[in-house]
Amino acid sequence: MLDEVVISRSIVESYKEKFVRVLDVDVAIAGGGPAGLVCAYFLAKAGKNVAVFERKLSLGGGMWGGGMLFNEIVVQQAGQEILEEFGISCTESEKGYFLADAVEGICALGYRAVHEGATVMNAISVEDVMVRNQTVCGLVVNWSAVEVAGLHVDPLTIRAKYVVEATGHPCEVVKVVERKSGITLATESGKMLGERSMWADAAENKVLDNTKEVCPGLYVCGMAANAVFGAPRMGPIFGGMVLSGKHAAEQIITRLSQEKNKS
Ligand code: 48H
Repeated sequence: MLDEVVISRSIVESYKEKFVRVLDVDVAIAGGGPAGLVCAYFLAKAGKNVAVFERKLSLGGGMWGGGMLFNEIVVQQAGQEILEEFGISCTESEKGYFLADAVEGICALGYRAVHEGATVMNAISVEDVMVRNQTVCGLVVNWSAVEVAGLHVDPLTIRAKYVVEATGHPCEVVKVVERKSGITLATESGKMLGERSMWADAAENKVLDNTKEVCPGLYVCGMAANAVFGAPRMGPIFGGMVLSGKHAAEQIITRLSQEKNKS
């Protein structure tokens, strides 16, 4: 006979263990869109302890809707190679343009990230950062339901060796750093430069250059990278997003191993 209390206890105890595990991680990622998930996958694959905090119940950010709700995405050759690593089927619609089903794509990115060992905490919003010595060293989080209800409930804190801003267009983490910490960002003006209008080719090229440490301890990837560094948007081409997620992960993996060698 099934016992509801056993079911409830199993869930509560297991979730508690999961939450305790993510309180102190190598890398905390804000946002579970394509860039954040790819970043989490490559970090986890390299054996890093990584947690993704996603505001919504579902992962995938802006990928579900493809272009204008036509749920297909386009990637270029280099992006297609990453989708292939995730087992996502692609067809070449025209030379150099590869199509993938947006739903298959998101499911695979999420599944593979978790399967490699990344922990995804969904329905949790990042509302602030932890800063010590002008370095971002953690995220401040709360239930998204608390945020939606407008309740006055204090958040909890996640410590991380590195934080990744992957919240897409709104760049919520960088905005809070700019507003509250007084840290100068690694942009021309030292401030967030803001997203520019559509230019797919330029945007896809720029997003990799813009995927970097924007201030000590904080990397930016995906659409947020272009928004922070004043580059254009790219529309429903997602190669730049997955390449950017991988590029952020690679930079952090290098930093973590340099630090390990020093100690
Ligand atoms: C927790 C948060 C918070 C928060 C937001 O928007 P995304 O899909 O971001 P990317 O960079 O992985 O991909 C961008 C792409 O979807 C896109 O919008 C493109 C290519 N646009 C081009 C164009 O021209 O329009 O995912 C970000 C995720 C979402 O799931 C949010 O819910 C989540 O981050 N999020 N999670 N705490 N404060 N803010």
